[in-house]
Amino acid sequence: MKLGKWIELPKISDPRGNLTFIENSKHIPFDIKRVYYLYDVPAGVARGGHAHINLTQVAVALSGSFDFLLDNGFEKERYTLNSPYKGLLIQNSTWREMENFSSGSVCLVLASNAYSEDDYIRNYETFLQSCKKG
Ligand code: T46
Repeated sequence: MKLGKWIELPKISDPRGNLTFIENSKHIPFDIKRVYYLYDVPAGVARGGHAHINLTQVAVALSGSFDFLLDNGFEKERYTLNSPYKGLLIQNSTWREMENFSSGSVCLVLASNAYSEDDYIRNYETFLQSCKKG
């Protein structure tokens, strides 16, 4: 079972460099309600460590590389993001941890909802209980 799904984004190359674009309904399987990005992450630091009750997201490594560890309570998978034209789709009810941020890396995230702390499960035991209940 794949916990994350790769989304190939368009890449327009010419002698001036590359250009990638993202259109709501064309490339992203939800209406984008929020965009945020992680940057200046110090070496050796991990982020995440939570799941979302009702949030789908696509993460893109705009620069550099980092890993997403995804966990559905039964299985875990590691995804390395290192390409600005590849997005990783992460569904709700998926525990995620991010680590191995390279120097200068930038993680862009497109989200299906506005920010709400009520949507977070930040305790791993609570997350496992919710997975068992289905
Ligand atoms: C996720 C991973 C990939 C806001 O006020 N608005 C926002 O849109 C976000 C994302 C965060 N915040 C606040 C909440 C916290 O006080 O910023 C602070 C840091 O957030 P957090 O510790 O949740 O950051 P990460 O990097 O651990 O997780 C973030 C997202 O929160 C999360 O949804 O999937 O990136």
